[in-house]
Amino acid sequence: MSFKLIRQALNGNGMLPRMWRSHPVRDRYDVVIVGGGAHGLACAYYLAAEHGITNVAVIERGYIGSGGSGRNTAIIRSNYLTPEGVRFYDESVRLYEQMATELDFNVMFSQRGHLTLAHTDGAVRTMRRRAEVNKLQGVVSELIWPDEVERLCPGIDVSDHPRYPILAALYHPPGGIIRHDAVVWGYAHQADRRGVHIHQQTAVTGIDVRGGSVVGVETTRGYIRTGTVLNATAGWGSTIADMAGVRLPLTTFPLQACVTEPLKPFLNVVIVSGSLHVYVSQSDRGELVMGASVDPYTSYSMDSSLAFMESIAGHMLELFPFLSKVRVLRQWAGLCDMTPDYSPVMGFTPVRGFLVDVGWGTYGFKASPICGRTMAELIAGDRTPDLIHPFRLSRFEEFDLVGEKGAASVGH
Ligand code: PYC
Repeated sequence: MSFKLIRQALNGNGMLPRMWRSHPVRDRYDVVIVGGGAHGLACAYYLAAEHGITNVAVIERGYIGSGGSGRNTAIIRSNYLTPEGVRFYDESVRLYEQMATELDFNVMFSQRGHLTLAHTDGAVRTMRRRAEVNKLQGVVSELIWPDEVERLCPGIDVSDHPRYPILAALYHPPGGIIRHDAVVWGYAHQADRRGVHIHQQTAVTGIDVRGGSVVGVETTRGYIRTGTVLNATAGWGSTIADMAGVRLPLTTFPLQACVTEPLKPFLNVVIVSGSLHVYVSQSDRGELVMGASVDPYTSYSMDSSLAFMESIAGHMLELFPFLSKVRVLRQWAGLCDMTPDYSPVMGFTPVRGFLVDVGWGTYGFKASPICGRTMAELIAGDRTPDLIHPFRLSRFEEFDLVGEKGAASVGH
């Protein structure tokens, strides 16, 4: 143990600088970001680090990372179905690869490989198509057969006994998992160091639009003058947009997940099965982190349900019958704003100065770095970067959708 660590242990927290600080709310900021998750904080960080824009406030109703950033199952991948999606998420994977160095914080990124199982002929065709699209964009991704699945994931049932035997899988070696809280804390720390104000326990209650432009934001801690507001919320994307008079094509669904007691390490890849509605990885503590599809109804409720637990347990046992005695420790839910084409909405809206980073469905966390970076570029240059042009809001009226449903981890 280093002397520094011993000194800190003996002196309590006194010697440790805070990761981010509290500030009085200024009456004016150049940019106000609504939502203190990984997206909002990443954008604040890139505004400061790459564009020198530091008079920025991140407004968070709860505590940072208390929304989707702290409720997801921390899967990172770029094996999407559309070229636009693959290019975008691949840039995100690259930023995740550099993140620990860039933020000087251990985000525990483990690129252990990601397997999407196919149990039907239709799914095999989709995996083959994804593999080809991925390869054309330079992303490592290939179709593999059950013997290779078993080699990568000993213990998985590749026999023909299950209801839906495994026929093939899309293997994506760069995919993996990360410590999601660390991503939030790392961005918060580096944004704070550069002068960004992070206001927790502060809710946005109104957006002041005059003559078609944003002029300010009402919050529970007073009015803030600003010409630029970024809506970086999940679950409340349409609620916040409504305050600016902008209608978004979003419907909100709960997404549930759970974690088991710690087990000896046995699962060294991420396993996803669309047909069985389940994805699972094993954390560094040995817990199985599992999730399913969004709940089959729109709701703002973050309650856990027995129906979810019954179905995920049944589906997990089809893949790993030997787990039948394992106990579940915790269960939780988050909210997903889904768009009609299953791709996000990023960029300008008809209200000048009101920008959106919303509609992530079940893909949001993995896009945090690249979304933050490109939205910062958009704000600084008042121009949409090419990488996110396909995801503009106006695509819905231009009939130029980016259909990404086939890349969902599980069916919706
Ligand atoms: O798209 O990889 C994914 C994912 C995992 C959990 C929810 N979505």
